[in-house]
Amino acid sequence: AVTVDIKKIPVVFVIGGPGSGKGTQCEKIVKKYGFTHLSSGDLLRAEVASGSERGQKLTEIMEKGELVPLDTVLSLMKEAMQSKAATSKGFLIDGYPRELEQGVRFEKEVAPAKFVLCFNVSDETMTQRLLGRAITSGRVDDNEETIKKRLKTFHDVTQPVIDHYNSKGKVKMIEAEGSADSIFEMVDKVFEEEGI
Ligand code: B4P
Repeated sequence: AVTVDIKKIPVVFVIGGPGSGKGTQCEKIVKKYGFTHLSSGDLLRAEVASGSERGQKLTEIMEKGELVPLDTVLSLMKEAMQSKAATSKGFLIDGYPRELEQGVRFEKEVAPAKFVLCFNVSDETMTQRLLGRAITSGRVDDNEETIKKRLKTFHDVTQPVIDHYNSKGKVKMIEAEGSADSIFEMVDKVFEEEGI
């Protein structure tokens, strides 16, 4: 079998608060640039849906708006990347890293990120979007109480990740209050500037 060197495939981290539009913009990026979209949240929800014992524990954590253990999410991410590496033009790592150590471990054990795409949205807007999604999503974490906790986790634990990459000049900050299409125009510009 041919082994693929993941380090040669561009990696972009996509971060932002809950409901900041990460998943929405990633879909648009995939359409235009053909990257492989890997959402840590989706990988975790798939693990839950599989009915495994590990999945049961994950639901409890996600319901509380907390972060699941680093090794769980990193190993799910690695497995998914390995299985797509042979055909991938690039990876959008969506919703990861959410804590500093996740970024450090990923860049050491998998590959360095080319840049970090970051969506800046007010808590009010994120809450409204998530409450809107709650009507149809059936997600255990799309309710008012959990949304408050998710926002707290974001400000306490994920904001330092953004500050860290910002100090390295790697953050591409997108003001993401507007419509999905107007936000994508800004995202698109970043990808062009980065030569993707
Ligand atoms: P995620 O699945 O990442 O959930 P999310 O933050 O809500 O982002 P998502 O991509 O789904 O939403 P989007 O903003 O696109 O995480 C869920 C949980 O999993 C976490 O709380 C945590 O417990 C766990 N987890 C995930 N990753 C982890 C990690 N790395 N480490 C540890 N734990 C982890 O969209 C939200 C809504 O807004 C949608 O309805 C969308 O249609 C709408 N919307 C988007 N853009 C819009 C726009 N411009 N205007 C109007 N509406 C818009």
